[in-house]
Amino acid sequence: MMHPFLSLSPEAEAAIHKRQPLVALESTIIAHGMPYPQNVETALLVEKTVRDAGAIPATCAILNGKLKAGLTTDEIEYLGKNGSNIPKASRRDLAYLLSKNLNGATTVASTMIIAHLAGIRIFATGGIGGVHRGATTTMDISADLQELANTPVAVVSAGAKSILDLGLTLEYLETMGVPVIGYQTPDFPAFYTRKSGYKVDFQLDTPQEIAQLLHSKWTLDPRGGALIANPVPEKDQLDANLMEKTIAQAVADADKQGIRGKAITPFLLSKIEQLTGGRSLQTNIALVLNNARLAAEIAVGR
Ligand code: PSU
Ligand code: MN
Repeated sequence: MMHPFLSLSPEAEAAIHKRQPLVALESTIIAHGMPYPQNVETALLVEKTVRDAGAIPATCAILNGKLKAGLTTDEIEYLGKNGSNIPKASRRDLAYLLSKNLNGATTVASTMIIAHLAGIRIFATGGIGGVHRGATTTMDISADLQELANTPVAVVSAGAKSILDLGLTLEYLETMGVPVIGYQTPDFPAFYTRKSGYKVDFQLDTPQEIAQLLHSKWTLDPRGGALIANPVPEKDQLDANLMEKTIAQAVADADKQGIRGKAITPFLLSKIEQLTGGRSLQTNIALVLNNARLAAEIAVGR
């Protein structure tokens, strides 16, 4: 029986019924991660990329108190246009939004929850949340990590931005038993760049090998996710030194303005975009499309 809060698009419902491969997609990246209209254009292009690779996209969000897996073009347009007026919704926000019949843009954590309820195992995003720089005093650790620890969905990302403490993020994932797989690379990528100075746990070179690892993982224990790190294509990556300076500046600005809690990631993203004169946005779009393609290939390979 379907979960009382879940609402599938006709396309997602048909795909689940026919056992076709599906790929879940998040909506915080639409409402809070990119400006309009590039956010909507990208979200639609991501869906097309998934379809072209032979899978069915299910963009997730909370609309009128329902957990949606699969959105119409109008719904994506609505989220994109209303941007930061749509509450960013992670695990802790769900009960409130559902009880009030409200809308929400889903983070990696809450998209994993919806994907799991819908029986979708693979999810593509840009970058995940993690342990923030300075977390030793702020304790700002994204709920995405705890979700990866508990919920059986594999997340394809371009690593994580160095707005985070990548070393501590990887330590946290190790403690929680989340395997970090590098697609065709031994390096953990840093979102805008292909290397971070940190290594992944395992390198796998084909979508089929990744699908096999996931099969083994969930046969062994049905709990918990995996992180698939897919580096940004060479031609789209930004200069590592420039990004390090830009991110340090953005983090310092956030600190000065007293930005905290769930506002910090969206603040840093738009600050970085501003500081790079929009170049970071082009890279962001390129890597999301790249992740959508790999996620679809893994979903098809299962
Ligand atoms: N990192 C990015 N881009 C994003 C996000 C993170 O590079 O768009 C979004 C994702 O939706 C992620 C969320 O799940 O921010 C993490 O927010 P927080 O750190 O507040 O948990
Ligand atoms: Mn946080």
